[in-house]
Amino acid sequence: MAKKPTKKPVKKAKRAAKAPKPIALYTWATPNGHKISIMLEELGVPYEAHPVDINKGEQFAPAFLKISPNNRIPAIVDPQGPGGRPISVFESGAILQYLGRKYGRFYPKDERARVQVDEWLFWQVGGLGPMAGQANHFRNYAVEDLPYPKKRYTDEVHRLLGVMNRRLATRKFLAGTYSIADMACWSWVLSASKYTDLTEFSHVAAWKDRVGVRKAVQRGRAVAAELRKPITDADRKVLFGQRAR
Ligand SMILES: N[C@@H](CCC(=O)N[C@@H](CS)C(=O)NCC(=O)O)C(=O)O
Repeated sequence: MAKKPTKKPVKKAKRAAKAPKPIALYTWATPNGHKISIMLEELGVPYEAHPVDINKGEQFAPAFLKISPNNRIPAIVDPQGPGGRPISVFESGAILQYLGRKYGRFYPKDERARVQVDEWLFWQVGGLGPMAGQANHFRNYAVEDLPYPKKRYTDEVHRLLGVMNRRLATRKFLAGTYSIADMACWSWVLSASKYTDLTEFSHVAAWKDRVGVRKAVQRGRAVAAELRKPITDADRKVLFGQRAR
């Protein structure tokens, strides 16, 4: 005989109905995408990864452009944004700061400590990321062999790694304690280590390993990794030579 329903399951059902919707992460398995999947894994909050195949042009889909008008990943939609209403955020630095503020982790409240995180976060989004991105482009993707830009961007990455090495000589993490600044830089250093010998930058090498052993970092880096394939000539047409539309 079926048991009379008790109040308990009803309460449970009500709670389940109120369970927060996961954050939607629009991403691709690239260093800029990794920053946010790493942060979400570190936070341990529910999220759903929505791969945006940038090789196939999905970053130009009108629905995606509504949340990321720069046609770049990553972007997030948080259904429980400020005031309990949804919010979308694009630009990896802005997303990291938003998540850091929202959950009060990896982004200190103390102004002096926060300034240090911001300095190294902006150093990454305005320096290491773009320079390493260009180095990568001219080393691995340009059809022609162009020694000048190859050397220019490889040298600039080398200079930036020197700056980072000096910073890390006296502290374990860029802003002292592990923060969104480290999450922003890690995947880019990993990429640079493929063409720069890190034995010259021993503090950076030790930091790279220190961050890389974190389980959340490994899980974040694995997000959508299986979807990324070597680029084809058709992909090149989508990715390179973009002009205003
Ligand atoms: N400043 C942006 C850069 C993002 C970015 O460059 N994303 C690349 C992947 S790593 C992208 O979406 N590329 C698509 C394209 O080139 O059309 C950020 O930090 O979020």
